[in-house]
Amino acid sequence: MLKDLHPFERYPHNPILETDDVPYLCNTVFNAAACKCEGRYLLLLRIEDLRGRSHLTLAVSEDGYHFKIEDSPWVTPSQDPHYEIYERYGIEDPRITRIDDVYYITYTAYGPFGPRVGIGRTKDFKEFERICLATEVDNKDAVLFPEKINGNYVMLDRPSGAGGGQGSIWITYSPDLIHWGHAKAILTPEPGWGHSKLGISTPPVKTEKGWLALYHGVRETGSGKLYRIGALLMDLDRPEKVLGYSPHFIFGPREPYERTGDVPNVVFPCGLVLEKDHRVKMYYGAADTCIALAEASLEDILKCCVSSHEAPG
Ligand code: BMA
Repeated sequence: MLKDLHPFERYPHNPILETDDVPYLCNTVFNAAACKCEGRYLLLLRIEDLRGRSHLTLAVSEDGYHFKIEDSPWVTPSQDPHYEIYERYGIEDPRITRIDDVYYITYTAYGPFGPRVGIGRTKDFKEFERICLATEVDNKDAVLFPEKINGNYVMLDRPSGAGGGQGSIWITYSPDLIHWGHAKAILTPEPGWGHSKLGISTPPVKTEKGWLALYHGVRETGSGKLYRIGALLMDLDRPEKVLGYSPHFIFGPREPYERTGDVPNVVFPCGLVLEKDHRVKMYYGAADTCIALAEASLEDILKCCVSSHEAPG
């Protein structure tokens, strides 16, 4: 019964990466994108430096549990005048989506105007090429779908919005990854565990039942924000159609490394790796201070995606 509501099991040796594992001086390592590339596991880490600004550094593993962090940053804020002001305060919270043979990386570009979504690509995790800043400001938590749908690239993001429905997850379409449109809100905060805002956490995975993605819900409490995780299922052909979602949170801060750190009570996954046996590895930032891992079967996560009317309790 417990597994029906909380399908993830934490790796017993969590956290898998901490500040002391970074080969250079920094404040924290957290919120990492993940993928498998030529049989090896890759994490693209958000590392916050001592100024409080973030950049992205790679870590590699043979088994998905033990990672070695590269000696120097891979993607740092751009000096290109087209990007510089928008990335001046750092680049954060990457997500990786493989489409054909290219790995696309969405990230939060952070500058004096606020956060906006950047998209770049790589074929080999050596050369990184920026494609565009895909949104205006006050938008973050963007992920790309792993294939074009009806001829278009598809992205989920979270524009802030000044009116009602603030903190909703939106879907948007593009023929070329640069021009985005036909935007639509697909999931809006409701009273309860994610009442204050939502955001997509991990890029969608294709399943027989639909596109499955994890999302985070934020609850404002008397002692700050509480970040927890839900699951969202979208129609394969028309992903703007939500087939189901978890009305309850399926994963939340519990362990000391999730409860204590620079920002307490935060679990923040940016990467999911689907294994051949249909189990998933979820890599998540904990308390904005370290990286941890939890595993689940795809089937158990899918079971959590029901409509709100079928909610337990
Ligand atoms: C969000 C993002 C995340 C962070 C979280 C908790 O707004 O900035 O990078 O993990 O807040 O601080």
